[in-house]
Amino acid sequence: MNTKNKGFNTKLVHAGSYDDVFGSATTPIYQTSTFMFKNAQHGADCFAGKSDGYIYTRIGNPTINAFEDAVAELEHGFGGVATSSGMAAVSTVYMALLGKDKHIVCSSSVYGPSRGVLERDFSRYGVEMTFIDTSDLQQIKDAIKDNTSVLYIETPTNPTMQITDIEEASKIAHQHGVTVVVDNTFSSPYLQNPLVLGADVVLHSITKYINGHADIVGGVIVAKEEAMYKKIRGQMIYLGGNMDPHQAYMTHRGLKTLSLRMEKAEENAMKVAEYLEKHPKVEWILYPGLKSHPQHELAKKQMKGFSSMISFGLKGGLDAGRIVMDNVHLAGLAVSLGGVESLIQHPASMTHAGMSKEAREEAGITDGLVRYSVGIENVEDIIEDLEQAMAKI
Ligand code: LCS
Repeated sequence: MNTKNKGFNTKLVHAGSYDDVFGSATTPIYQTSTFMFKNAQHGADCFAGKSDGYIYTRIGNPTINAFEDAVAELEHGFGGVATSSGMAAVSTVYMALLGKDKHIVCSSSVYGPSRGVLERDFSRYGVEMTFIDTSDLQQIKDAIKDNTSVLYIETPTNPTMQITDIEEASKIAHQHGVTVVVDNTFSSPYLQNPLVLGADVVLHSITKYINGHADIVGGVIVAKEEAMYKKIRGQMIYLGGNMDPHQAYMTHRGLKTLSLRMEKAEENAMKVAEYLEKHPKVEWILYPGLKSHPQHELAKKQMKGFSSMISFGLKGGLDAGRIVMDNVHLAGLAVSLGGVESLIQHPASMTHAGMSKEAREEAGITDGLVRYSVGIENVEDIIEDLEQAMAKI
């Protein structure tokens, strides 16, 4: 079905899907490593790009392509490239766009390994890097140099919830010929479309909201233009971090209910945030939907909603945070986020433990910061669970 001019929910359900020879309602799982050619000429034509037949699953597979096409349409891009994990998406984009003596400007508070792989690995290959608060546009202007090739933004950032103005940041970057990459994991395509706001590449850990059921690790990259899409797909094929057909099937299944899950999770998150903000034991809270969030107005402007990630600090600091994490029963004490179930974790000792303490502090990831991913359970149960855990402090 052609869903190009249809609404978001219609796209969610139908984009990328196609009728199999038996008319199956969902895209079948082509669980195969390779595809038979009709004859030697057909094989040669597939490799030469003269025939669009499938060759080998790392290069392309109908089940994976169906998911890629769906996300590309939801993100308003030319094409999608699905990967084995969110980190495979991040690394593939870095590998495609960086090189010796190239420079990347990156949000200082990003998912720990997205920064770590630059500092630990890309630095070994001569890539230069500057980490800044990208929510401050002046810092972007100051950080761009002659050899800058990439501006890498996470918005909202994991776990500090900083919001960068994608439109303005893209204008600045493009004046200097810099490619803008946005990690849209925390918003999902339902709430924010970076390519429409001016970015060149958008990526997701689909492990989070896109799949949404805590049963798949994966990633996806979408490029706005054909040339960039081809560059990234070529890089993914050589680096080898492709998604698997079964993973793609599961993720595509999860994707279809994205808006329903996001709406419920966000409705719950707003109530949990309001509860925490008023709680006498809470010292501070960051949730883009609260008026107290420093970029609340920007969030309203560039996002369709505020998602369901909350970071907060308790008056007793880390010790108090530990008591809460050890005493919640409904929320799982686990990393990851964006699933139907509520999860709580401690970034300084878990997701961002790989960063140096100085880098964490500079990025605002304090030892007392506790991160809560609000799920779609009954909100009164989520609050009751937090209430009894907070009472133990
Ligand atoms: N980008 C963001 C914003 C993320 O939060 C994560 C994972 C990744 C990329 C990497 O994706 P993955 O390879 O795990 O699919 N974030 C995690 C987190 O906050 N807790 O556990 C994983």
